[in-house]
Amino acid sequence: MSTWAIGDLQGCYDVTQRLLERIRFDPAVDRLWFCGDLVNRGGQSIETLRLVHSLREVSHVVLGNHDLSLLAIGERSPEDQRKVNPDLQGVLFAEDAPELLAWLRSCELAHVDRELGWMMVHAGLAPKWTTQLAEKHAREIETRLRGDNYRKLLRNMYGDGPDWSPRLNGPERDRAIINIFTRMRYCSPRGRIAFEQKGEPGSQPPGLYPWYSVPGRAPRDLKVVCGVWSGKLTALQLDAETLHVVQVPGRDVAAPTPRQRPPKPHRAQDEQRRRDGREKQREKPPEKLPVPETGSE
Ligand SMILES: [Mn+2]
Repeated sequence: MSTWAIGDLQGCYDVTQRLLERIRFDPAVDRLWFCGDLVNRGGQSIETLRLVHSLREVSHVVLGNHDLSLLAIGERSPEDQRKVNPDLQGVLFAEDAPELLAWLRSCELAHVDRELGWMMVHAGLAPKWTTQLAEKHAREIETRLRGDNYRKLLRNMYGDGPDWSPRLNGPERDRAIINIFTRMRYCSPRGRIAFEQKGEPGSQPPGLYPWYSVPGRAPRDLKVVCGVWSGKLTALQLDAETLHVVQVPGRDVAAPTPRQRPPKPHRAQDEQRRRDGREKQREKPPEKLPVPETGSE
């Protein structure tokens, strides 16, 4: 029996299946932790969502910003829903959308397993948050998401501010907590999120730190695994004695059909190159995919 944490699926169903094959995932004995952002970008969001939903008895899922965004769009009018990209529309207009979205809304913002010694979030933790505080704040949002007023929460969720403070309340408190759990990469020592910084650790301006190495951060008694946006899909074995990471390349790009191929580089290749560039920029070093934070750090 093994427990694996798996990075952002981003609507890449084929790649996800390939990774599950590589780790020889057996639902009868193994367990999966999904780091969020199940949907968007990959073109197979509905298939991916159905797959993870079908594994719900043997998995834990934390919500990413794209998942929350899908939930928010799910509450809009069909007219507005037709304005989003085809990948997300494939989810929104699927026959089983109500069931899938209701399940997604019941997922966590932070998953904690003290016996295993791990905590999972999509993005990060505020510098002052111990694992106990983080868990408490995650439960605040999860309770609202499962409650009668969840539509209000989803409507008020968008925006970069305010910075986290324990004194916040109402929609601003919700937004600050959600931004930390789902969008934080770099922050100032006081916890101000640098939303615009998406490059590799080391590429950030002075005074900003990856959330897991902010000076003066709270001591944490669990290892923390988080998702990250990159060109590869990663699995990290959580119950292994040593670091055990398995990666598969990201989504396939459709081969250009001969008739469409002009003498200069094909548009699909350009697009792929551009995407590679963008993904490389956003990529953290492979050993940090997902990022384990050791308690002794
Ligand atoms: Mn994300």
